[in-house]
Amino acid sequence: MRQVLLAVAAVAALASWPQGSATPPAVREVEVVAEKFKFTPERIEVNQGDLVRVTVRSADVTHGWEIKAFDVDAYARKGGRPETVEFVADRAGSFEITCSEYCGRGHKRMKGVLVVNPGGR
Ligand SMILES: [Cu+2]
Repeated sequence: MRQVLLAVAAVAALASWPQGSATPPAVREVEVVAEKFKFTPERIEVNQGDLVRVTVRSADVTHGWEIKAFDVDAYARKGGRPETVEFVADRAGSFEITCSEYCGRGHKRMKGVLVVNPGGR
């Protein structure tokens, strides 16, 4: 019974997707490890329109994983639980990822990049 309900929900979701869009947004899940002084992976590549779900955890001290262009900032607490942020990559281009929590002498060079490939929407 539960599976039937899920199937109905999926059909309803597809039916409500605006006409003219070829496909619903793909969900891209990425797990990021933050440590002094790098993010792994450093580079994340998605397609324009993707729903990007990023889970960040720290391997040492407290870090942040921030993309100012998309107004997202995941707080990776020291010894704490992972934090997940979600955003739609609605613009193509290369966007800088920075650490938003001061974590030591290498903090400023703790960077990554989000590459959003242009889509046809
Ligand atoms: Cu930092």
